[in-house]
Amino acid sequence: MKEQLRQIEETASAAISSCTDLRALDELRVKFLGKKGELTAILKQMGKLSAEERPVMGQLANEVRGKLESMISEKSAALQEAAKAAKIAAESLDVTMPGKRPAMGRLHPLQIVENEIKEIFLGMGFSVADGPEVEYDYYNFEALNLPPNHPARDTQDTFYITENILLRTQTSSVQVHVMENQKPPIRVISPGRVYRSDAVDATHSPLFHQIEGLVVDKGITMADLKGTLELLMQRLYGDDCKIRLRPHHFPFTEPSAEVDVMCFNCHGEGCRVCKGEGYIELLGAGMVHPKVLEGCGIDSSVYSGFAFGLGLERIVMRRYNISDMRLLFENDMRFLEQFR
Ligand code: 2U9
Repeated sequence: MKEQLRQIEETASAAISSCTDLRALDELRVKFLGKKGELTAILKQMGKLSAEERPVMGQLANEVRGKLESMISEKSAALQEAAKAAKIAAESLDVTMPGKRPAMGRLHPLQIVENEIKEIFLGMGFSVADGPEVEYDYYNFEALNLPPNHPARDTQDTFYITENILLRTQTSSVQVHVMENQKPPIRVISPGRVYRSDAVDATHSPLFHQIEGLVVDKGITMADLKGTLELLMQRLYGDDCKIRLRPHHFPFTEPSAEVDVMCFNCHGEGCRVCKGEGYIELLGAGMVHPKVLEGCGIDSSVYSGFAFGLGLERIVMRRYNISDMRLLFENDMRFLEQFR
């Protein structure tokens, strides 16, 4: 038995000394000192010894156990210390390393110009209204004097969710909500996405953006309309910018006009860009039709109003000299990175 204890001490000491990780060390503790371990197995045989041998062997076994236990605890402390040192070395920070420049995003050109236009109108005392892109037929068409089967609906064919619910073709629907919920005076713009069932080409997209404006108060005239739009264009294109109004027809305004802006290239002289006209068509506008006001609960004998609608893509394309609308929707970083 004495020889067996020496043998265990020798093998266990060698194994503990050469052990390099904490899990393996614990396995050694179980193997030699555990309940089913080698040392316990020897102690179980003590009963077979004589009364004189028993205390001697008992003492020797305890000595071996004590020695192995302290070896294991020393080794465990050393391994834990080494693991901590390795972790610190791996996590150490070299403050002299060059930093990684964060990739900064930037605004889409549509957003840049939309923000600019919003700022101009906020400066004129307008507020900004938002509304649903999925809309009832009533708010998109009927309330705007476009009853079912009105021929002008053909130019605004859209995507229908049900017979009565559709993707809005104009943000005028937002202004109908505003008029239903707010008493005049009203001064509001409604920017947002609109949808039309158009095929994609250089100047058309089934999704585009509009900014519409609406002013309703006592004594509002065409002069207010022209003054407001001229100020907008001067802020956008320079103080010498002029606009002109040509008679047109929209079901929701009467009278209605198409609004041209002085050509930025020839300043009204006539050139290749404006095809000799001196002016370029940019938006539509008019005095809100009395039927539209009445439909929203506004007395048209007391109040009058003007409204306008512009396609944001057209303004952006003109501003940045972009010849194909598709570039605004393809999200090609080489294109988008050019705008600030
Ligand atoms: C209400 C009443 C009237 C909004 C208007 C236009 C003229 C117009 C087009 C410009 C280019 C649409 O994106 S586009 O194709 N819009 O010409 N929009 S007047 O009239 C309104 C709006 C709201 C309650």
